[in-house]
Amino acid sequence: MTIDYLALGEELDGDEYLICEYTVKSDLDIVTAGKRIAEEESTGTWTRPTTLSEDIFKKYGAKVTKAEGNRVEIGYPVIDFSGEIGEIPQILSIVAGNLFGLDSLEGVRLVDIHFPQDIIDRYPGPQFGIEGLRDILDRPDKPLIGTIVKPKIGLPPKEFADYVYQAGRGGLTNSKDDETLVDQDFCPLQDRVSHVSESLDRLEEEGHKMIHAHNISTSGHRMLEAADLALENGARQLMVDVLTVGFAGVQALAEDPSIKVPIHVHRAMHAAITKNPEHGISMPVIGKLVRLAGGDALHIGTYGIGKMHAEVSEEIYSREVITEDMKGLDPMMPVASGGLHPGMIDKLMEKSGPDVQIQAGGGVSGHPEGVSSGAAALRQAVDAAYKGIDLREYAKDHQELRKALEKWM
Ligand code: CAP
Ligand code: MG
Repeated sequence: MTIDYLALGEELDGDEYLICEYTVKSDLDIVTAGKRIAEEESTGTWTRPTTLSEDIFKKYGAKVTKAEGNRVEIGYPVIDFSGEIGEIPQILSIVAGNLFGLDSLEGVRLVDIHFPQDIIDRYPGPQFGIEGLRDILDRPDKPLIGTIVKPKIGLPPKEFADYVYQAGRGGLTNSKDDETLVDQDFCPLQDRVSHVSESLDRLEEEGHKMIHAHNISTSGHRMLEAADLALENGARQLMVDVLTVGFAGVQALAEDPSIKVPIHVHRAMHAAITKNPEHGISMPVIGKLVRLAGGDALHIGTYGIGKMHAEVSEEIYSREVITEDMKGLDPMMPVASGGLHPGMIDKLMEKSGPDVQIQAGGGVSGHPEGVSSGAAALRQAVDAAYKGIDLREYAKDHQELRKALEKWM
C-alpha cells in the first residue's frame, strides 16, 4: 500500500472520523493543497519521514475526501483524538494547527467541523442552555432582553448595581458585565457581585426575575477561584470571554460540580480569526466548540443590523449549529448584541426568531430618559415585534419607545 493522503470520493464513517471542511487560497492546485493539510496535520511533514511506516499511516493518516473549487474536506481518524488529557486544545492543534502557517497556502479557513459521537460524549455541553435560562427567568417563549452595563469600565460597585436595578425596573431579564471589566480597582469583583446581588434580590421582592452575568475571565486556576468568590457573594450567572480564556476555560467552569449557574460566553477577539473570509476559523466552528465545552449562551452577532461586521448567512448558520440537534447536546442561547437600539428589534427578530437573548448597552444607557426608560423602550420593542405590531404604531402609546425612536431612527 503506498502512503497517499488522497481518498477522493471515499464516504467516511462519521463515527470513525472527525471531518473538517476548509476553504483554501493557494497557488497549489486544490488537490495538492488538501494533501498538504492532511499530511501536516496527521502523520506527515514537509518531507516523507523514513520512520513513517505504512501501518502508522493506515491507522492515523488523514484522508482528503473532497477537493473541488476552493474547498477541501478532510477526515481525521477518531483515534488521532484519543486519550483522556488532550481534549479541545488537542483537537484544535490538529484541525486548526500548523496548517494556517504553511507558506504554500496563502489562505486557509476552517469553515465547518463534524464531531463523531465518541468525541461529543466526552464533553459536558450546556448545563442550562435555552430551556434552563428560560426556566430560571420564568420566560417560556419570548426573547430574553438584556443590557450591558455602560460605561464599560469606570462605575463603582454601588452605581453599577443601581444600573442593574434600573434595568430590571424597566423590565429587562438579563444584564452583564462588559467584556473588559473583571476585577479592576474601581470595581472589584467581590464588591460588584454583592451589590448587584442586592439589586437582584430587591427586584425579586418586587416580583421581577432578572439575572446578571459576572465576568470572571482570568487564568485557569484563578478562574475557578473567581467563580467561587462570585458565587459566595450571590452571583446568578458567570461570564467568560472564550477566546481569551480558551475553550478549556469554559469547560472547566461547566464541569465544576460546585458551579450551578449558567455560563454566558462572550467572544471578544473572535474577529481576529473569524472576520477574514479567506483565512482563519468560522464562527459556526467556534459555536460548536463552545457548545461542546458547556457554554449556555453565546454571542453570535446581529445579522448585519448592529455595529459589528457580519456575513449574514454565516451568522444564520451559527445560530443553527448552536441550537439544532447536536447528538445529545442541549441547545445554547444565541445572543444578539452590539450596536442595537429599540428601533432595530423588529428587523432583528425577523432573523433571530424568539429563541434569542437580545442585548443593548448603548441602546439602553443612551436613552434620553436614562437606564430604566431605556430598558422599558427595549422591552416594549421586543413586545411589539413579538406581537407583530409595527414599532411606530406601538410607540404611540408607549412613550419610552417613542423617545428611543425619536433619538435613534
Ligand atoms: C455591546 C458590547 C458587546 C458587543 C460584542 C460592546 O455594547 O457590550 O461586547 O455586543 O459584540 O462592548 O460593544 P453596545 P458581539 O450594545 O453598546 O454596542 O456580540 O458581536 O461579540
Ligand atoms: Mg461589550
